[in-house]
Amino acid sequence: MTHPRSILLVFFLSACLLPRLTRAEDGYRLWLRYDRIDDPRLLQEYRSSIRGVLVYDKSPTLHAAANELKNGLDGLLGQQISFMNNVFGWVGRGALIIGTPTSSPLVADLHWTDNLSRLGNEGFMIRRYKLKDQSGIAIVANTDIGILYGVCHFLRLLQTHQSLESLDITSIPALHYRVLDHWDNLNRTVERGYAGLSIFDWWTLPLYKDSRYTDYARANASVGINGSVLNSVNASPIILTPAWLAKSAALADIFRPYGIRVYLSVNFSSPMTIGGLPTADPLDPAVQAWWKKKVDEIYSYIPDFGGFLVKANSEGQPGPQNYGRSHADGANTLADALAPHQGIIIWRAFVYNESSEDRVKQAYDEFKPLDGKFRNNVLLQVKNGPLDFQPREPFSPLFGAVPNTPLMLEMQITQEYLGFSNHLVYLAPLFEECLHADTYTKGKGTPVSATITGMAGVANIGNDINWCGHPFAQANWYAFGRLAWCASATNLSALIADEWIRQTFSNNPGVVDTLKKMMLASREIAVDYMTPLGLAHIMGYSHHYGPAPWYDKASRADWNPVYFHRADSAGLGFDRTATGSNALEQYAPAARTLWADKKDCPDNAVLWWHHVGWNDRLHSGRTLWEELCHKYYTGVDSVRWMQKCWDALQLSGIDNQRWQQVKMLLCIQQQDAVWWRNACLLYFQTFSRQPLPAGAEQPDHTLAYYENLQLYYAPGTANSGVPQKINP
Ligand code: GCW
Repeated sequence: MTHPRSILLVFFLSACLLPRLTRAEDGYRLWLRYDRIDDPRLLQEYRSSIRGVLVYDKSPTLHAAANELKNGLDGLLGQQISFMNNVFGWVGRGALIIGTPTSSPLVADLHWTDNLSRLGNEGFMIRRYKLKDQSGIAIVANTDIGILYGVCHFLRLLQTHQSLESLDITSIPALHYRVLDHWDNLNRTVERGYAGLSIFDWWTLPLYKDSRYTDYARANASVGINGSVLNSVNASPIILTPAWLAKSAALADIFRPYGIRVYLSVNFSSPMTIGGLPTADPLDPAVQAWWKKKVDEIYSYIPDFGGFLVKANSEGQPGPQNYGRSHADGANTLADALAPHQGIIIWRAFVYNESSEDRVKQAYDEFKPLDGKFRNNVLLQVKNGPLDFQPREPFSPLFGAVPNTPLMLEMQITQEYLGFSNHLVYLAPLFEECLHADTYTKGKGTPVSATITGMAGVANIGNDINWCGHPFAQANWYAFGRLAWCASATNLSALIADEWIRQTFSNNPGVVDTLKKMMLASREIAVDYMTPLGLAHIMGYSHHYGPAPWYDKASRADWNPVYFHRADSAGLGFDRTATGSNALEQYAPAARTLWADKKDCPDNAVLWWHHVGWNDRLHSGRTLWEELCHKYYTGVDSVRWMQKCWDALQLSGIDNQRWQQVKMLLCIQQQDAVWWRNACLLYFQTFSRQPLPAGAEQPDHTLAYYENLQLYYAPGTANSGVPQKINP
């Protein structure tokens, strides 16, 4: 029989050990984790700097800010912090004051008017103050939403263990529009979504308000995202029917206190499909009247509705060209309906037709002549590159080329071409590469970031418990928001990774250091094992997951990988210079010089711009064939390096649940990298007729095996969900 004392001992031991051994972390909290600070010195510093909070939470936004602060401080400081709401009240030592000069006499007493005037509508300041012989920290702004942003930033300082000694932070967003584009369908499938179903449960809305909607808003506000397009650009007209407007309105009500405006994607044929009109011609008065009436109706549901996002005459979507009208005619009709309500039109420039013209030239050719022809409330939304969210492509030539048309830069957070939610790929370096690329459109030093008014990110969010599928995919949502806020600052990828790791995993310097190295290397690693040296779009047809450089069966030439890589017995790559499609000409002359000459063109872009001979030497000193092999092999080796890094962190304090998940996902990534390397090299070898590097790991299958791999979709979810590999 067990002695009662030993039972007690077992209880005692399990009470001590269990939390360490089995502490589970499902990832739901994202980076908003407010666990008690485990560094006693820092905890002491924070506790004595923040003894109480003075806040006048009269508005829903200030209420949300106070709530976030209360949850955050109680958790991080491990004790209840008193919140006081009295306007003229006590200011004690260590009182944290939050408010605007209009809502808080205390803030007005600080006399920081000069500094406040610079903050605009969304900026904030976090500073030390002295008032009535007391000192403390104040979070101030001109608006309530500025306060919420400031509060989130302040909590981030604590989560990342920053000192509060000499705080003096002024933060103002670089861009006006910082928007998530959901490609969510009304049946809850998500186009290019790899994290489950849509978080928007249209079936139970508007009455059932899932608490997840509030958590979504909190997460977005914490990184400054201020807009959300709820539905896919391949839009169902149903979204504009009264029943669905009520559902969108319910979401808008939840998001409003967090500064998030709701936008909707609309189908250009809506006046016909739900309006019963015989045409959707944008110059037809009945069509124009229909849009006006519909927009008025929308504002009766959502008084601060943001506006429409439109994909028109692109990939089968209807648009003004169906009626012989231009994109400007189409956009302006919708813009006129929205203008009285201060709504905007975000019109996408992602257009390309079945034509003999190089696909990457078509958006510029279409929209450049329309510059200056759009109403003031129209923004053109341009993908970062001229093709389609590839692991690497040059910036779109439209940036800086349409100075009279405000631009939104569209980035893809969801990893359509980057291994879905299976691969660890930190995208901030990709985003930054575009933001800081010099367009030279107003002379040297005109980066893409200086040519835009906003940024849109195609969301990677679904109803998976951890929101994004891969635990590290959360970092891309986070980084998108942080970069949109600070778009013009440079070298932020490391800083943002640092912040995210500390908030999401650990402040342990060893963990931070290792994860940062992995994250910062990961995008280049993916480029190496997928599309090195400027290759693009050689992924499997339609699903875009694994390699299929051989594919030539699509109904349109420009949907085939062979169209993009142009391999032949002489060499590899797409000549886009004057001897080829001359896409180069669409860039400012000084920008062209970077790529124009095959000999000078950087290795990482050379096959995008040139057809290169198999034995031509690149900057690396290796021939094209040798370099191609080198890159694919390095890619695989680097994934194995990431696996080793991760394995070494097992006992570093990272919770076992997420550690196991990432370990398994890295195994998939390793397997896929080998698949990419073997399939691509075996295929390109049929043109180069040269051997794989001597002594290197040899492919374990034939080219025929890879060509015949079938990928299987779950029925009805084309373009969403992860295809399953089936061996032939
Ligand atoms: O990248 C392509 C995707 C499509 C997407 C399209 C677009 C929403 O493969 O799924 O459709 O871009 O951006 O419109």
